[in-house]
Order: sequence, then C-alpha cells, then structure tokens
Amino acid sequence: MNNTRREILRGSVAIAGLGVLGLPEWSMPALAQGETQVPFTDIPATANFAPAPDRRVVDLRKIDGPFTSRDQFYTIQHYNQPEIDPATYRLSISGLVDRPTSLSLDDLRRLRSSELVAGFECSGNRRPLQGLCGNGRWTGVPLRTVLDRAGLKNQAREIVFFGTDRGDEDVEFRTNTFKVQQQFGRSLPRDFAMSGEPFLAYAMNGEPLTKNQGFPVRLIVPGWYGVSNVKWLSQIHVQDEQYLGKFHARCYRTLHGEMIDGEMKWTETAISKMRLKSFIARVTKDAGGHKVLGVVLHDGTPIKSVEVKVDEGAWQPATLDSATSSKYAWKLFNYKWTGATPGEHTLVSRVTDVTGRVQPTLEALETKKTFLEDNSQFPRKVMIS
Ligand SMILES: Nc1nc2c(c(=O)[nH]1)N[C@H]1C(S)=C(S)[C@@H](COP(=O)(O)O)O[C@H]1N2
Ligand SMILES: [Mo]
Repeated sequence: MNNTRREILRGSVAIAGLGVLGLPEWSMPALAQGETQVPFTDIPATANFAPAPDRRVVDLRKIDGPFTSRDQFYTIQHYNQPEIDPATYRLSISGLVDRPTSLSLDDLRRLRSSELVAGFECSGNRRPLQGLCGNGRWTGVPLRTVLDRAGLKNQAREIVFFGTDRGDEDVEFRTNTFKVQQQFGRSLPRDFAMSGEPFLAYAMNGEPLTKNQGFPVRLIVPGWYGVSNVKWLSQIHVQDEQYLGKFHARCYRTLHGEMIDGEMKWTETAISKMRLKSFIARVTKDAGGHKVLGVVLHDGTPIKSVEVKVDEGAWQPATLDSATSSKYAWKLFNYKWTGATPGEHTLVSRVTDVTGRVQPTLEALETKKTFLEDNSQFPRKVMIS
C-alpha cells in the first residue's frame, strides 16, 4: 500500500468511524448480544405509535439499520388513503406541455430506472417522540424524464402534483367561506422540477410502495420536508401561474419573527427544505459502557459535526455512521458514553453543517409562532440503574 492510499484510509477512519478491519463499526445498530436498552423517562407511558390503522409513528428506539422497513416507516396524510388499481392507474401530464401524456405503471417501469436514498421527516415532527421520520431507498425515474417526454412549453413556470386523495374544504375569502372539493396538491418551480433531483418512486427498499407510502407512485423531493412527497400521484399539471392550494400555500407555512435593523419583522415562509436537526434515538448498555444512537435530518448540505452533551458537561464529538453517508439519507450517529453514574441524566445532541449552520436551541426558536419546522435541540432524560 503506498503512502497516499494509507493517508486516505487514515482520513476515512476519522470521518466515517471505520474499525480496525476497515468495516463500518456502527452500520448494524440492532441490539447486539448482551446489549440492553436504557429507558428514556421522557416518553409518556401513554405514547401511541399506531394511533389509527392508516397512521404510524416510528418508535426510534427500534432502529435496526440504515433504512426504515416498509412496515415501520411513519405514515400520515390529510384525507383518506385511496385504493388504486394498478391495472387502470394512469399518471397524466397536462397543461402547458407539447404532448399531453398519460403513463401506465408499466410505462413508468419500462423507463430506465434509478435509485435514490432519501430520508425525510414530516414538518410537524417534534418532541417527545420525533417519530414522524424515516429513511428509504427509492426506485423510480427522475421527474425530469417524464417532463421531457411531455415537453414543457416556454411559458411553463410551475409544476403542480396532485394525489388522487380529496376532500371537502372550507376555502375562506374575506368574509365568505366556500365549501369546495380539493385534491391534495403541491407544486415545485420549473427549474427545480427539471434539475434531475425530484424523483418519481414506485418502490422503496426494493419492493413496491405500500398503500401507506402512496402506492403505486409518489413524488420524492430529496432534502425537503415530507409534505412535498405527494403520495398516490395521479396528475402533474404544468402552468404559468403560482399554485395556491391549501396544502401548499396555507397549511404548510411558518410564521416567525426576525430582528432586522433593530425592528421585529414577522414573516411567513413556505415549508420546503428540511431544517438542520438531530436528536438522540436510543441509549444502550453493554459490558463496555453506554452507547448513544441518534439521527440527523437535513437538506443534503454536508455535515461538519454532530456533538453530544451529557448533563452540564462539555460538547463531545459523536461519530457519523458510514452506512448513511449518501447525500440525502438521514444520518445515524453514535457516541460512546463512559462513566455514566446511576440516576437520571440529560443527553442532548447538536449538529452543524459545512456552511456553519448550527442546530438551534429551543430558546432560539422562541419567535417561531407556528409549530411546524421544530428543529430545536432536544434534551432527553434517561435513567441509569
Ligand atoms: N397525496 C398525499 N400525499 C401526501 C400527503 C397527503 O395528505 N396526501 N401528506 C404529506 C405529508 S404531510 C407527509 S409528512 C408525507 C408522509 O409520507 P409517508 O406517509 O410515506 O411517511 O406525505 C405527504 N404526501
Ligand atoms: Mo407532514
């Protein structure tokens, strides 16, 4: 082995946490023999991880690998979960296109497929459970492939995505309220839709999507909050105007205050890219001491560091798991906690990306009025026996 190669290997030891054999030390986070869980005291006894047949929250203490299995992945939606017959399913592409297009599931599967690893969280994900998140290996085609087939006209500015799920909604306008049917819809600006990143997925972790996950086809916008990932996708409509549907323009915004020139400015912003976040998911004990496992969710910007703090101690570096190193994956991290004493302790994590963004404290988010996008540091309580 020449010197350069050795340098590179040594470099990757520090970055990826490779063990002496060059194998990732942490890539199998399932409990090993003789390893036991340390209980969190901040998970309410009443916590319900399956509040309804079509709703599921991930129990993060059970993370057993880099990918969330299809029967564990969280699931949430606003209306019913539509039943779609794969034989008659069509994805239509309408509006400002040269060739209005209708694709069957087989048509989509015949296009050259690719894979995308993407983790995401619901913008409403928050303490104490933090379980509205997951990480998947998606199979499908880049959105650009099907938009190119239809051919976007010059005037096309906005690409709107509709699921087949719908419901009656009150649409308020000044002093009037109109009850009209709405389809779940979200939009992306043309240039981003054509960037090659947004993705049409028909499989996760190598198997067809489940009904929960939007069978047969969903949009995945890597690095964005879950709401963008339109499930049961049936129509892509291309238009020149802004799309102002309820789940795009009204339900998914954040009201927050920012001091500008000594004055508090209150603004509303649309839910889009995931805000940099980390939290501790599990603490275990084995003969060697205690092990802390956590999760980072982010917009794909490379991570500079993850740190863990125990009680009033100093921030200590944690190790990112090399099994979750791809750009849009969620990132698992590990921290070896030595010298834990019996009793209750507080553990908190903090992530920083290469642009210098640091995960904020809860206090720093005080001027955020609406509950979405809570990426605050989450101090957790554990009981050491
Ligand atoms: N068609 C449709 N797609 C949807 C939704 C919905 O209500 N209808 N909910 C969105 C929201 S808010 C989230 S967080 C994710 C959840 O995806 P999952 O159930 O696969 O985890 O789906 C998104 N896609
Ligand atoms: Mo969501």
